[in-house]
Amino acid sequence: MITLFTMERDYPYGTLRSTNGSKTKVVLAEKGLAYQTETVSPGAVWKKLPEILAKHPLGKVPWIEDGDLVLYDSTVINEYLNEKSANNPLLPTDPSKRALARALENYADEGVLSKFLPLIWMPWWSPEAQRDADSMEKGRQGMREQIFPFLEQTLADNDYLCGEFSLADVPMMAVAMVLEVDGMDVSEFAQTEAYLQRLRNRPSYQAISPQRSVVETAGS
Ligand SMILES: N[C@@H](CCC(=O)N[C@@H](CS)C(=O)NCC(=O)O)C(=O)O
Repeated sequence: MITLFTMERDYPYGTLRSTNGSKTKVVLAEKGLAYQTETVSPGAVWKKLPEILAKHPLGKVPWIEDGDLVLYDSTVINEYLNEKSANNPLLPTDPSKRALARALENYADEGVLSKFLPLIWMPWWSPEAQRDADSMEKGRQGMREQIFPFLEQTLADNDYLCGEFSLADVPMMAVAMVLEVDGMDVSEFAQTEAYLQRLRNRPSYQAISPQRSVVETAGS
């Protein structure tokens, strides 16, 4: 049984989760692997407590434990999970298409999950009065100006970024989750809006849905 260590917390307006931990949860669900979730306290992560650094040398989540293996970084974990089980392969077989899928996954990680998304997402973990509305709007503006136009162009008429659902779409599941809570209007970007809804309709989204509590999504 694989154990996923991540940050998740129930709020009256939905369950909030680490975006990178959500990437891993989606792949565990897509691959049909048995897992359980252990929630790590955000305070322990932010303070970089020794017990966190012992598992993840950068003091972040997610990490997984699979027998003797302790593995961190959502991209590395997801490649491992994809190779561990032959079920539902999440990368194309052609080498150039495979590389392109990895490049798009990296685009989402660097350009969205590490850049604009935290500006929107981090304030949701604080009481409303303490949220930085300017920072949230800056994040939304970045999505509108840089990310959604790129998605419109890359998706073209395809359902998913590389045709079939792949690891390239996995970080975008976390985007779909954040924007479900945030309620950001995406209607100006028709392809993107339909794409995000398509991602939310996948059964694996149930593992990270803000509508489902920490307990309800503790494992497979
Ligand atoms: N590249 C890492 C990024 C992990 C990451 O930034 N995780 C966030 C939560 S979504 C975190 O632990 N942040 C705490 C910190 O940076 O101190 C991955 O993909 O797993």
